[in-house]
Amino acid sequence: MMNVSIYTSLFAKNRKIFSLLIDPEKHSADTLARTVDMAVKVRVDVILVGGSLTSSPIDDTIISVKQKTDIPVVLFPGNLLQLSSRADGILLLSLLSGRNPEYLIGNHVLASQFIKKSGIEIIPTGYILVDGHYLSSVEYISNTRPIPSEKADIIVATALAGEQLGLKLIYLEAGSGAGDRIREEIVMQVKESISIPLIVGGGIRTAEDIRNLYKAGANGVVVGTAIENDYNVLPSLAEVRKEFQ
Ligand code: 1GP
Repeated sequence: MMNVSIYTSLFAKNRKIFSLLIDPEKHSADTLARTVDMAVKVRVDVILVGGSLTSSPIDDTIISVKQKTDIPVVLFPGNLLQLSSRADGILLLSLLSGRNPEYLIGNHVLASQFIKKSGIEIIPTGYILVDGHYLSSVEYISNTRPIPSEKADIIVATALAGEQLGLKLIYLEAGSGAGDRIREEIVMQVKESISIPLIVGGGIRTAEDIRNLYKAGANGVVVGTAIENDYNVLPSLAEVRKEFQ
């Protein structure tokens, strides 16, 4: 049987996807196991692994997840310590909202041979940080400024530039635990301007948030903090997808 790429399986049919974000720093072995069990039960579409800080090898987390499921595990690297050949793929992020060359090309040069040898699937992703009301870890660690949320024209132009550069996915990010998630009007305007898939994350807490973002045109949502706080919310968040089948 021919292997279908993660990217194709997620986005080819224009369905809505739900991504669970696992930040290894935010989980004990116990909460990780329980969260992944729940993710398997509701069959999330993809498990992203990554975060701003790294205190132990990311391989450990990926191995624990993969022992339980064949749901694709995709790296969402916050830094160069978060590369692993044990993952199935990587969101190769270009932090398009920022003007820090390390996050636009510098780290990519350092990582390129490792990623090539690992053989994992590369999903070139335009990562756009929008002001989510609080100073986010991404802003602080990357030493870049988010785009103000009222500057929809700049957000749209940035996403469009990402598509024109050949990136395959746009990720609108309000920052983990954001006070204000990405607004529907922004999602709608970005979606109208680009033809590549769009995912949205940061500060998404409720099924209603997800419903509104899907309605506005998001192909997928990424949720971390709400599930770290209580993994029992996962089924109600993940099942919103069914309303759009
Ligand atoms: C952060 O977009 C992700 O990079 C998820 O954000 O933790 O707020 O769900 P939350």
